[in-house]
Amino acid sequence: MRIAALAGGVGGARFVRGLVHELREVREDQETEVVVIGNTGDDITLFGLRICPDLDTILYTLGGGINEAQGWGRDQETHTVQRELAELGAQPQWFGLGDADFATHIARSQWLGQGMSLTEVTARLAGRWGLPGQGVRLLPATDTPIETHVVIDDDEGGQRAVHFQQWWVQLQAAVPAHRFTVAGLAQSTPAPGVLDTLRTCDVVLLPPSNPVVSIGIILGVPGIRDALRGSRAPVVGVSPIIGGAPVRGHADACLATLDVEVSAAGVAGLYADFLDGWLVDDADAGSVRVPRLDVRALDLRMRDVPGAARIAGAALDLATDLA
Ligand code: GDP
Ligand code: FO1
Ligand code: CA
Repeated sequence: MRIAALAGGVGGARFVRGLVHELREVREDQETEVVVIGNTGDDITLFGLRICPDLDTILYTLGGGINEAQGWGRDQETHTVQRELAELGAQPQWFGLGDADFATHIARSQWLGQGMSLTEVTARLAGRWGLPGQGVRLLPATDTPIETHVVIDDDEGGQRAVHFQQWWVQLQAAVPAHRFTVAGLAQSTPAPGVLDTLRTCDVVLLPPSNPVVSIGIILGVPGIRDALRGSRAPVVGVSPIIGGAPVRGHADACLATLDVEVSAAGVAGLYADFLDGWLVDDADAGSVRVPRLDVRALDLRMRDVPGAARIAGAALDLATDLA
């Protein structure tokens, strides 16, 4: 069996780690392959280095090297390089990069510079973090460089676009976003293996990732949304919104930009053209009533790995019932 999962950073990574635990430890299934299709809209070039936050969060989380409290970045991290960059006056200083994390970006940038594709680079990094041994393949949604930008007000009564990371990290998403634009998206093509996986897999899972700037970007790569619409596999999603609020991060601000209600129902509406099953939190039981959408309620908080595994197991059970 083959499972495809579309994933952003922290929510996606924790869900996939739970899914792997559910398959290997709980169900004692060593055969099923998990193909993770990751968001690259968050990617940014800083200090000449290509940084892929969502892919790295998945690598570090599955590989046991994540800063668990923070959700992103490396555990036991030091910041010597960052301090020296600050002494040099190098910009920007609002994006926190640790020394071990820097090594990932240095290696990635070198390999990209040598002509490797992001897919090839990601496979090499995945080897470092033991993903193949867990039966997990991590594919960037696209090898085409894309970057999510956010249109906000400027000081002269006009508007300007800033990189998504600047809006999210430096501005804390506190400045209203008029719209998101994704540089390169219209010309991008799905990375090798992405469409084939979506067309031939047995189950498609949507982890509780940000529906706008994580999963929404993946769906915007030409061909991916159509592949999901045409997929013979059941598509089952997990709501990132519980009781009308995100569990972490600023998905509420992102949904407001799209004029979409901040609710499990609002997010389901964004996936309406291909979604078959939807898991909502107990707090939202009964709140999503859509014809031909199978909705189940359970505790959706991923407090630890077994907790995330329980949610992944419920998603697999629902997919089995829908198949
Ligand atoms: P990011 O790229 O690091 O922002 O991570 P993702 O896009 O993969 O996931 C972010 C979303 O995960 C946020 O909208 C959160 O509401 C959601 N999320 C985080 N933890 C949990 C959890 O324990 N349960 C659920 N249901 N959603 C969660
Ligand atoms: N998130 C922050 O809130 N502040 C940071 O300084 C920061 C640095 C950072 C460095 C590497 C990395 O892989 C992720 C990092 N993140 C940081 C998280 C990340 O940029 C965002 O949470 C997501 O991209 C938003 O979806
Ligand atoms: Ca992200």
